[in-house]
Amino acid sequence: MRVVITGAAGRIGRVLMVGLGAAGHDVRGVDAVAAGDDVIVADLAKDADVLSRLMHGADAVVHLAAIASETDFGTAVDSHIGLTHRVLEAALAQRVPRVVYASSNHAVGFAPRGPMLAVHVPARPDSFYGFGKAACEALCSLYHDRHGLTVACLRIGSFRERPTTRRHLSTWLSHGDTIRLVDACLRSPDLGFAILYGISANTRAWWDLDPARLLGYQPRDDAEEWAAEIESTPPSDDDDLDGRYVGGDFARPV
Ligand code: 15L
Repeated sequence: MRVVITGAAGRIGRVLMVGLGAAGHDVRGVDAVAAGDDVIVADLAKDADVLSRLMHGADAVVHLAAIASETDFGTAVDSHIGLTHRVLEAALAQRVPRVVYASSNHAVGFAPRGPMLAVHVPARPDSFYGFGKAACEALCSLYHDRHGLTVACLRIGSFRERPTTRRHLSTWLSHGDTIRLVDACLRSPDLGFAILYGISANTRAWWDLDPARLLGYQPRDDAEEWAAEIESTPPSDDDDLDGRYVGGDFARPV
């Protein structure tokens, strides 16, 4: 498939550029920051034409571009809602039928830890960042229902080379599983509109992976491999500060 990746120079983008290419896709990236020959440098908030040019003839767009941390409200609205709206509009205009959207676990970050969390729970953002992600999930749903776009919204957990905190034992998403998850969303004939959790096959997972597995995601990694090592170190802020909520230190009452 011909796949456009926004935010291609970011942490997840760099892994997907290589990984989806190796999985057989023809990948083109765009980012505000330079990152090699196959990534076009452009500010998508300012350059309206570049998205249309890039998406012309593409089969799917993987939309990662956004500020991946907490900001003020206006910045979150622009970075998530404004930019995602542009991407969805460009997909429609260029007849790109499939969108994979990088949402975040922080869309439900104030959900309590413990019981397995289904995908169809009310949004409980833990930050303006999480609010932006939750709002974009709703925007993607609108473009599916109104225009027939096929969309996967991935509530990504903790994308890391390896887990390093107790929370990561539940929230980790390995590099390899990230590629496998996005690739499954690109290829699935049954996608329609879906919200999925993006984590590895962690023994201590809080989030229900069954909907993703049903679409063909076959995770191979499990944070449990590092459990003994992690549990022999003192708890981190991410573990302790707000151990009640899945969002970790984003879900810090102020
Ligand atoms: C995210 O969505 C953030 O972008 C990342 O920095 C981590 O905080 C991650 O979630 C997480 O919850 O571990």
